Amino acid sequence: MKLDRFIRVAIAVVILLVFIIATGALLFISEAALNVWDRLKAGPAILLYAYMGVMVLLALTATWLIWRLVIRRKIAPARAIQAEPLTQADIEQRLRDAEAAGVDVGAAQAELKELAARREAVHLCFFGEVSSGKSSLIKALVPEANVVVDVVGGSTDDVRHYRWHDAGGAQILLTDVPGIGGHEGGLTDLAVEEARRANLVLFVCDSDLTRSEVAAIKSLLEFDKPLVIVLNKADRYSAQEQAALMQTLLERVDKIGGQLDRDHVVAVSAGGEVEVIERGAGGEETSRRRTRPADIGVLVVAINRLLAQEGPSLDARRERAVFRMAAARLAEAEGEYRLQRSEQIIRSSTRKAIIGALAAISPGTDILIQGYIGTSMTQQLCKLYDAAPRDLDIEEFLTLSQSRVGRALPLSLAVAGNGLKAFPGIGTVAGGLVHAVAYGLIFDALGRSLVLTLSRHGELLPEVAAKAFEEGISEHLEAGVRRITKMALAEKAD
Ligand SMILES: Nc1nc2c(ncn2[C@@H]2O[C@H](COP(=O)(O)OP(=O)(O)OP(=O)(O)O)[C@@H](O)[C@H]2O)c(=O)[nH]1
Ligand SMILES: [Mg+2]
Repeated sequence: MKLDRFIRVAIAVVILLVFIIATGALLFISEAALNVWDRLKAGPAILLYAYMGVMVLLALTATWLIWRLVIRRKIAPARAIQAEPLTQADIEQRLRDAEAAGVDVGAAQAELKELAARREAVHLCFFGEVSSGKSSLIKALVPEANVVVDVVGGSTDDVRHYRWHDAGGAQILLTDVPGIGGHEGGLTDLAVEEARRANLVLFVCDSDLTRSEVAAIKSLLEFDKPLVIVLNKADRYSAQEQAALMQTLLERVDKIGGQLDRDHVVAVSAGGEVEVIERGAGGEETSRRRTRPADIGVLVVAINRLLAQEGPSLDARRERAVFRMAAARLAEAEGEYRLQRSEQIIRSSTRKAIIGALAAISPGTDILIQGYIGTSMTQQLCKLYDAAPRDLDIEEFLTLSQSRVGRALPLSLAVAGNGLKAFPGIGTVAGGLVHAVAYGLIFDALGRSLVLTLSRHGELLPEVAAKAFEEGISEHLEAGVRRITKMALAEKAD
């Protein structure tokens, strides 16, 4: 009770003191200000304005500094994929920048080269599920071509181009690709990429669309591909069934946002081949392959009409699709490059942390995490991911992580102890080495969780990154133990 009263009196005294000091300061400042004001008024006007200008400038600078230092940014959602149309200049600039930074831009460049080579001809790609009759359709359009057709799905396993001529006599290249949905995922990718490189896609199906066919059409529409939906094997359906199927196809495409004209859905028979068993005079059976008659007139009309309608825009649309593909290739390469570089950065920082811990007489994680090595690793990783954090953000991230390290240290020491036991001849080792491995493990985990959040958000969000560190730490400790123990043993041996 007495103490309570003492504290209250003390606070009262402090308030009184603050009041006296504040009043004094106010009087002093007012006097000084009035003094300066009077003198400025008496002097030349230019001096007055210059003085006021400097004051305003100082106030603005102070506000800006406080803003940068104190005001927190909002948490950004995960980086959205850029949907803006790219131009040749944009993509070339991006490639140059990435190449200068050390990224392998070969795949993206190859895509642009391929586009340049294709500018001379319009490409029509026959695309669809395995055995829908893509190759048979090409065979029907170009009878002299040596096209592989087979009852067994997956007969086409690479990309082939065949020459054809449209109604105007212009040369067109027909592209046969592997069917999608086969067993080999790689072939589907090959087909999808080829379809994106084409000017026009003939989507071949032989019944109502499966879920994967709908998904494939959706992705082609996203790439702004002009489409013709070809219902092949029409010989298997009655006229009524055909009409109903075509209506369903139109509705399905409409549902996923494709605005197809009615005449962009056609029903045809590529013909294909049938196996016929013939019985000889003596009763012996021989099997023979016979071509079914083809009926593809409506398809030829649809293609010619679309080429005439879309003619001028076809090249521009293909270009945009290929630029997007090149940008995606570049993004992949950048991701790969960042992963490799971040691995190097983490490794070198972890090594420094181990050396630091081995050298310290009484090591402490705070010096490591919040000290030079932690700051430098965070800065380097942020730079790699084009994140430009404020110093305050880095400091906050390291402080937040530090408080988590306290809780994780016992676990880290246990994991390190176990890790060292796996190396024969080390047995029960001096505490210094266990500590060094434990700190190395913590550093490694810190770097990895940082990379994870940077790649997801594209910037350093201290709380998010520190939380990721906390959540992933035990997993990272276990995953890194052999690697880090080896590193520590190598450092100790040096
Ligand atoms: N009934 C009927 N069968 C057809 C027709 N067109 C093709 N076929 C048969 O369908 C099967 C597959 O034909 P392909 O042309 O090899 O099909 P694809 O789409 O190229 O197949 P993949 O290259 O394996 O993806 C063959 O057995 C053809 O004979 C058609 O119009 N009617
Ligand atoms: Mg084929």
